[in-house]
Amino acid sequence: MTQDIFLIGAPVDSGKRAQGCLMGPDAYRVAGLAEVARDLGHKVSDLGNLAPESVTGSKSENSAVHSLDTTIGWTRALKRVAEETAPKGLPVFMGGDHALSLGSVAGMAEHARRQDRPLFVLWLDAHSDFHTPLSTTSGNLHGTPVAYVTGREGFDGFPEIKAPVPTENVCMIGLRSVDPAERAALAETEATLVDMRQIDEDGIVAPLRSFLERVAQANGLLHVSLDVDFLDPAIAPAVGTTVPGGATMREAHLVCELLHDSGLVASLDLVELNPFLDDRGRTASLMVDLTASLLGKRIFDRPTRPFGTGSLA
Ligand code: 6HN
Ligand code: MN
Ligand code: MN
Ligand code: MN
Repeated sequence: MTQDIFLIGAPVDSGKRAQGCLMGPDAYRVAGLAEVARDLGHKVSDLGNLAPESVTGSKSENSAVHSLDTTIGWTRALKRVAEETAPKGLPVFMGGDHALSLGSVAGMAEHARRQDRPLFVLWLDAHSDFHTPLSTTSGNLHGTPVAYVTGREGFDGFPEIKAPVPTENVCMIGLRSVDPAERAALAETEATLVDMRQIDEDGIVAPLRSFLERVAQANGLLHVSLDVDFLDPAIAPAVGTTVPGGATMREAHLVCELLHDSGLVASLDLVELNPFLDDRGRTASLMVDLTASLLGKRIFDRPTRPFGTGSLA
C-alpha cells in the first residue's frame, strides 16, 4: 500500500528548558527520511518547517510553567496544519519536543470528528505526559499533551478541543517514569498503561496487538506518537530526558512493523530528538529506520495476520 506522505517540520523547543530539539527536523532530513519513504514507493512531500502563531500575554496560575505563549502559538499552528493535511494523506510531524503533540493530536482529533470516526492514540514513551499546566512541577509543557487531548482541565488559552480523545482510546507503551500527580490522575482513567515490567513479562506484541484490534473493531483512526526516550538510551542517546531500561531496537522495530501491517496509522509524531546530544547521527538514523519499518520496510514479505475484523489483511 503506497501512501501520500507529508513531512511537516515542527522545530518546537518550548516544551522544556534544555534547547536543541529545534534541530530535529533538519536531522531527519539529513538522515534521509524522505528518500527512505520514497524508496518504499510512497509519494512524499516535505512541507518545510512551520512557525508558531504569535501569542502574547498568556498567564498560568502555576508559576513553574514557562514558555506558555510560544507553546500555545505552536499548538494553534500545528492543530491547523494537522487538520489541513490529514484529509490528503499521512502527516509525519518531525519534532521538535513533545509539546508538538498538543497541536498534532488536537488537529487529528478534529480531523477524526469531521470524519465521524473515533481517534485512538498510541503513546510510545518512557513518560506518561499526563500533567496539566496546574499539576506540573517542572513547568515543562512537553509533559502535558495526553492530558490536553483527553480533555483534562487547566489548559486555559489553548485551542478548544471539540471532541477530546476518550481515555479508553489511549495506550501508552514503554512507561518507566511517571510522576505522582500523573499516577493519581491516570488511576481515574481507562487508559491502557504498559510499563517495562509488563513488556518484560508478556512481551511487547500482546498488548500492542490487543490495542490494534480495538482500533480496527471501532473503525478508528490511529495517531502514533514516538518519543525518542521510548528507546533505551544505549541505542538512542540524543534526548534530554533519558531513562534507562527502555525498548530495545528489536522491540521498537517490531512495534513499527506491526503498526504498518495493521494499516491503521493515520498520523505520526517523531519527537524529542535533540541532535546536539547525538553521537554521529545514530539516534536520528535509528528514528528514520523505525519510520521505514512503520512505512512498510521488511526483509521478506509474509502473510499479514489480521487484526480484529480481519478486513485489513
Ligand atoms: N516527555 N514528568 C516529567 C515532567 O517534567 O513533567 C518529564 C516529562 C517528559 C516529557 O516525555 O516528552
Ligand atoms: Mn486521513
Ligand atoms: Mn514524551
Ligand atoms: Mn519521554
